[in-house]
Amino acid sequence: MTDTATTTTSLNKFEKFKAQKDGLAIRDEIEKFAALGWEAMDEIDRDHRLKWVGVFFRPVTPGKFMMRLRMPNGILSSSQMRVLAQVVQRYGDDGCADITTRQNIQLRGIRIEDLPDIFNRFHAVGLTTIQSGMDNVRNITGDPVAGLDGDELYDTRELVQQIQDMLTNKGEGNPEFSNLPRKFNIAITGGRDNSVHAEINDLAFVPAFKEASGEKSSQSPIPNPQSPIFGFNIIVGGFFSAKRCEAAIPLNAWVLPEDVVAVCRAVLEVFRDHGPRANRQKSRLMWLIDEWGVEKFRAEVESRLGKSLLPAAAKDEIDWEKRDHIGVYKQKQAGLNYAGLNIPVGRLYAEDMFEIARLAEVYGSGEIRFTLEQNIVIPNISDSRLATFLTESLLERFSIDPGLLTRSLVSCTGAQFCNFALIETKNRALAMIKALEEDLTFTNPVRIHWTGCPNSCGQPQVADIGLMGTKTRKNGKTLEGVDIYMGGKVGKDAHLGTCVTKGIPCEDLQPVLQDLLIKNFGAKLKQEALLVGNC
Ligand code: SRM
Ligand code: SF4
Repeated sequence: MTDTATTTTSLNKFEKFKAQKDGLAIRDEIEKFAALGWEAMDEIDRDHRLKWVGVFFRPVTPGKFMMRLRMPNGILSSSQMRVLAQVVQRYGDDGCADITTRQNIQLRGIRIEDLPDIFNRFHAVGLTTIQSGMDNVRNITGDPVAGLDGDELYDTRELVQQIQDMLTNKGEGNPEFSNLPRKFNIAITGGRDNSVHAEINDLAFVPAFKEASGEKSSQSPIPNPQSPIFGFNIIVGGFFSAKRCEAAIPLNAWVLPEDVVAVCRAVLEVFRDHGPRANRQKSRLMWLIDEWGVEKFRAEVESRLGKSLLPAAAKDEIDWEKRDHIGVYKQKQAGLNYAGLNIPVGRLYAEDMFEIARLAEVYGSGEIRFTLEQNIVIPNISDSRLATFLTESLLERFSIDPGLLTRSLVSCTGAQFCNFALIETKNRALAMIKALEEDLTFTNPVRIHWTGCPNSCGQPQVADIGLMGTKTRKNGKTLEGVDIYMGGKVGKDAHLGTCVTKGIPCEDLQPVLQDLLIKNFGAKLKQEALLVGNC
């Protein structure tokens, strides 16, 4: 346990309740809670500890809980999707699901009395919700087209699964990592376009080659002075919070793929045992790195690892612009294709989920993937079945060729279900994009991200235009408004956007966005475009 954590006087309220009873203890109390009902539960168990098993009390909809799954690398099977659909279906109008900005899924409308049955169903198909909230490692992200992409340098799927297995004890729960000072995000990319937003994770692995110098790799077991060896440069400390947002910085370390799991373990041990716990606003990994300096942090990681880390490769291999995977693309396997479907703001209902499962089975291999932009990918569609797939009616709503704003739209949960929200996001985002697409023409996608409060779950800092919910004043009234972020760059040379305008009332936002789109992103008024066309 940490130096700081043991001095109870300096503990914040979260540390105090964790010290009283570990969040994971809740695993054994689900039957009891189901019998008791949510109103009779101890409030700390209900509002906080249940998050250790991915069950979130929603003060906005009391009694209707949210469940957050874990989807390593964003991959699930059609039978898993069907189980998720059945769970959502039983709640009628209250039931829906959201694909998240961490390539994951959350279910809504859940009743506490159903938890034992839901967990049994999940267990039967290999789904887990364990350690997906509070002071745990979040869903681990990998390339959405890992193993399909002809240009990838490394298929991240197995590594992501291995890390999840290590830190959750194969989905059963792992007390070694169930009491971190704060949440922790891990991403691995083996592609060239940084599709995981490596820079906004506490720990991320990006592909990089190193000149051979005697190291062996599972990919190239015989050291060959002629051919560089594949591995990952490590970056650390990226995070967003209401108080501070930082891009990850280099650890100046490079690892072979087979050492990635051990490095994750070492970094997590250092964070667990030394991460600051007194002030919750200053508990993410970067605060520890600030306090120690990156060299001391690296040395501590090496000591936990039991060996030295090699210095980072001079350059990484992220040299592409980021892809959004919407559309139909050839896979590296001859005769197979993957189709990326746009799911507007990631919202799914039971019938959609059954239908996605059916399409994945009929046309693909039954596999479904989530992207960080809250969309889905159906892989392994053979050339011979592709034409029929494209006639499926679901593609009218979940398009492979949506409008250029629609295809890149991302939104966090917002006020419909989240009590931190300062504004409603998802429905507003959809209405705004519809209005803008009606009035304007575009030549390129523009990535607009909405987030309901400064916690930044919708990642406005990575967007072309980021909209962060706030309260603002107009004519003596308090209104829902947004702060506008711009300049977020993803893919190669990724960097964070910054706030350019504060406190625009949502009711005045459309002309402001229209102006930004025309001046900065080459959009044209349809009327104007027509006139030019007529000349
Ligand atoms: Fe988040 C808290 C939703 C990705 C930063 N986030 C919350 C809570 C749990 C607050 C709550 O209890 O209501 C939200 C649940 C609302 C709900 O009912 O859905 C919530 N966060 C989400 C999701 C669902 C947004 C989405 O619509 O996709 C994402 C779930 C990811 C997942 O599958 O695990 C989500 N959250 C993020 C991200 C983006 C990312 O990871 O790339 C961030 C910024 C990156 C980061 O964490 O460094 C993010 N969420 C936060 C924070 C600020 C963390 C901090 O250090 O202060 C909070 C507040 C907190 O933890 O105290 C938060
Ligand atoms: Fe809720 Fe704020 Fe996160 Fe949106 S950004 S999901 S409003 S905590």
